Amino acid sequence: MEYHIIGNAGVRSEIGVILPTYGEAANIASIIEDIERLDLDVSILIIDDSSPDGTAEVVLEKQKIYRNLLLCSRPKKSGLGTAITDGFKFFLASPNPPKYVFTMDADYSHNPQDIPKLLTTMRECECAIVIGSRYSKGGRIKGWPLSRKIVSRVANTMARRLLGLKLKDCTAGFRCYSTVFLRDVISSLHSTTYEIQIETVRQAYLRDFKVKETPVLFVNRKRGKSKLAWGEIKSFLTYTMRAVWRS
Ligand SMILES: Nc1nc2c(ncn2[C@@H]2O[C@H](COP(=O)(O)OP(=O)(O)OP(=O)(O)O)[C@@H](O)[C@H]2O)c(=O)[nH]1
Ligand SMILES: [Mg+2]
Repeated sequence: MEYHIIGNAGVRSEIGVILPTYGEAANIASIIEDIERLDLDVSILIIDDSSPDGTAEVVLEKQKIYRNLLLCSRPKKSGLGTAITDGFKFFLASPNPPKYVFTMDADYSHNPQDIPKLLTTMRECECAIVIGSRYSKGGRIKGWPLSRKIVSRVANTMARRLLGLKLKDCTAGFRCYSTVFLRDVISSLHSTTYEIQIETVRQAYLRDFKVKETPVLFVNRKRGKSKLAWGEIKSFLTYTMRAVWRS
């Protein structure tokens, strides 16, 4: 990865957590604290795209307390997909890579308290990806307006049907990845935005890696603004249609 990492990049831990941020100054401090309180063997990597609200400065402040907190500052908003793949590349290139890598949103839609639950499922199944699923039995979405629920359902059904993914929720971003899988797949990941979620699952299917789901409660963001815009939806549709065309 060509970006500079601030913090102890040689840190060794069993688990890596990637938190992509753009304009999450109101959320990031307490999310970091919540993850630290879980008392897991963890390193937290924030991938921030020079958020104008000072998200990076909040992280720098927290680094004075937590040695396992790393910050990657990118010069401009470059998309959720590249943020996640840059995070993967960092952990893979580390001298002591973690065994598992989590991705989650930094707006409290994904509850840090659910990390142990995904981890338990991963340890049991030893699969490539465990998805924190909103649409499995026991999973739920709280606080989204109907329009947003429809967009999510349509995107999810389209990706599942067109790409033949036997999952209830293939677009969720709360995930635990095995590093073995990430090493295998990293050179095939080219997503720039939200389509990263289906690209990773599709690549797991193509390589005969297992993907599992565990139900979670997804809650609408409490603070800060949404980054989902027409550009992201267009990228998602383009990726899905190209993948169908190639298969
Ligand atoms: N580094 C980086 N992070 C991003 C970018 N776009 C979104 N994010 C982060 O990725 C996560 C998911 O984005 P959200 O804006 O929450 O997208 P969403 O969940 O579909 O929409 P809302 O919850 O309604 O805001 C959040 O932590 C964002 O701050 C980006 O271009 N670069
Ligand atoms: Mg969100």
